[in-house]
Amino acid sequence: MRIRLVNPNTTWSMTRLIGECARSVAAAGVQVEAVSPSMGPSSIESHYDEALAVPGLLAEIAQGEADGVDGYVVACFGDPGLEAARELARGPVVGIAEAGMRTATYLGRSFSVVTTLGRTTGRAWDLAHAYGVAGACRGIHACEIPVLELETSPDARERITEACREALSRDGSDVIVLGCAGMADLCAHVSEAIGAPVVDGVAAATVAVQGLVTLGLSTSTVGEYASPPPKRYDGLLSGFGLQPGSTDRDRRRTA
Ligand code: 2AL
Repeated sequence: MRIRLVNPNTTWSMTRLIGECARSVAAAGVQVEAVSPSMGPSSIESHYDEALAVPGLLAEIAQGEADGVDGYVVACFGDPGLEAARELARGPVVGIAEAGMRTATYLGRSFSVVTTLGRTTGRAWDLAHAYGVAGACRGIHACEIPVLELETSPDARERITEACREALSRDGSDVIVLGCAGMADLCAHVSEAIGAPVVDGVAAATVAVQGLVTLGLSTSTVGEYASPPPKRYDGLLSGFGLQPGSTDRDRRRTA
């Protein structure tokens, strides 16, 4: 089985780190390939970044389809382009916010999210509502460390640990969800330090995709996630137009 983990930002050091975290939970025989787009923002921490990360993400999904990939993880906590990726891919596509929050609901009655910047918390709340788990989400908190400083700031690990401890006690929640792919390597440390389950969405999404592929399940093509209607795209996006029957998904559907 081949799972492609797409970090929709262009920072390869982060892509390598989250690839290692995903590999550490993948079953024997599962190949995890971590990639970043060649175009897009170096980190995603605004609505503008999210919008401009999506074309590069979709180009990676299209490449994955050409390469015969079985399933995908969208490895950014805003789950940018998740639904569009589902319209392109034959195999399942899971976002890390989606997997992180849903996994937390298996582990307690309530959870809190600890993310990077306060300006990303609105998007995280929107996703909690969209995924139907907002009732279990007691709070979404920012540690105010920018994404790229997660790698460089000497006290990032301790600040995030303290933010998780405080979120747990202030919200009275049972579980913490880490709100950035760049926090994936902190999961075990934070869990040990605060004495509660801590969910890293990268690991949770990787295991979810692996499970769905094992079950032979994929995104439905009968309704809203059918392949997009073929049409011309212009300008910088001219390479993104689909031809009739051009995707493997279409071929499978019409076979
Ligand atoms: C993220 C993430 O997971 N990757 C990135 O570049 N930005 N999310 C976040 N809330 O900061």
